Amino acid sequence: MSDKHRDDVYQNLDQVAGNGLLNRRHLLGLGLAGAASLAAQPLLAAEAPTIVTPSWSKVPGRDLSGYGYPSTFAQGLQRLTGAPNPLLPGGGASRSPLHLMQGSITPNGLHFERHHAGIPEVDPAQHRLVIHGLVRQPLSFSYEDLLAYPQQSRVYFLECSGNSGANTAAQASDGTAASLHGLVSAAQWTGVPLSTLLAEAGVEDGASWIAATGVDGASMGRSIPLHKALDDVFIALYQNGEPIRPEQGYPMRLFVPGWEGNVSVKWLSQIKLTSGPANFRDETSRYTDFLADGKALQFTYPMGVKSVITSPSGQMLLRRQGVHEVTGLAWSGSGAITRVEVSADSGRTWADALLAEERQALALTRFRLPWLWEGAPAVLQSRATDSAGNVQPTRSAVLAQYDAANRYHFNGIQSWSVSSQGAIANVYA
Ligand SMILES: Nc1nc2c(c(=O)[nH]1)N[C@H]1C(S)=C(S)[C@@H](COP(=O)(O)O)O[C@H]1N2
Ligand SMILES: [Mo]
Repeated sequence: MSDKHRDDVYQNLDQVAGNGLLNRRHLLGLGLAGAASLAAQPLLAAEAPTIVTPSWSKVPGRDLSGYGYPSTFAQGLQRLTGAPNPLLPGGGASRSPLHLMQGSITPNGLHFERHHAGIPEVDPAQHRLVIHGLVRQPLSFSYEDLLAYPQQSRVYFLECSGNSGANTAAQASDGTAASLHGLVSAAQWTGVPLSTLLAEAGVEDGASWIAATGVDGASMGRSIPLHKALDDVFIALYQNGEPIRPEQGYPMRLFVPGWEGNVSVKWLSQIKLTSGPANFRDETSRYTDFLADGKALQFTYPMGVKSVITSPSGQMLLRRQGVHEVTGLAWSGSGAITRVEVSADSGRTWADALLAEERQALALTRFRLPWLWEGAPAVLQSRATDSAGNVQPTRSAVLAQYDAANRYHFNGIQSWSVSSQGAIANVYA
């Protein structure tokens, strides 16, 4: 397109914040002269159109398959797996490739993983879930038994409390959206409400906590207050429509919506009703937050309000000047996302992003905003607000609360710098 035409298009764009952020209405195509141009016209000269018949349209394609798999051209679409640590066999995490995905659901093969002792191969025919302790009638359920109970389906995010902990380090690491923030995923989870099973067992007076344990080599155990257990906690059996993956706890896991991932005990085998927290290893030596005043907080369950721009993001390159879409994900353990603001000038000015229509509580919400980049250096940030009124804090505000050694529950604003060459990098702004 001609320079003249491009200048006309740019003239019509409604810039709502510094450094080129555009009104989100441009994405809706609502009555703005620039909107039509934005949608219909590439802002760079396109090649002259030619029509070719590709080789694959001249022969029949490959056969059916019993279980599908991604295109061979999508081979880069992988979880980011760390190197195994010989001192911690089976310990480690893999991260969702947030910068390569769209929408707000994580496909099962790309759900992040966090295991303390690897993935046990649990035979559902031999597995039992036992409910005992302060109950009138201790119960043992087989997998088959549980499948016979009424199930519910809900979309929820799951986030490790160590997610984004890299940004607590003194120097900003040259990470990607996946390496820095990929310990969060979301799925439609289906299973049996724990309240149904607890009603059957009959909770005795004096019970105020549950202690949940799994049958992996780590015997992961966590305590959860009874009021939460009776509220929205469930035994997850299906993940995005299929039985949950071994990585996610097959044949069954506890699912505790909005709370740090660690309490969603995988390969779940016992729920014991107790009068207080069990003080498992995983809630005394770990998963406690060191505070600035030298104390430590235990049982800090809900995940904070948070957002991250997934594109453009760390290690990406803007290959052309012009209009780009800034997009990312926002979530909160305290409710639904009500607002996401984006800044292109390191937090001096902000513009409201367009939020995806489905904004369920405790799920991931996709946001988008068009941005006109004309080659000037920029710092992109996003800031989420939830339905409880919590606003995502700056990095320094989070750090001020905690001891320097703390790595858990970091939900500070992410800053991505954009160089005049279009290179994107993690920075502390
Ligand atoms: N039994 C058991 N449950 C577990 C873990 C584990 O190692 N063993 N890891 C926990 C942690 S720290 C997190 S963040 C989540 C991760 O769930 P995912 O691997 O399905 O993403 O599972 C939790 N439940
Ligand atoms: Mo975790």
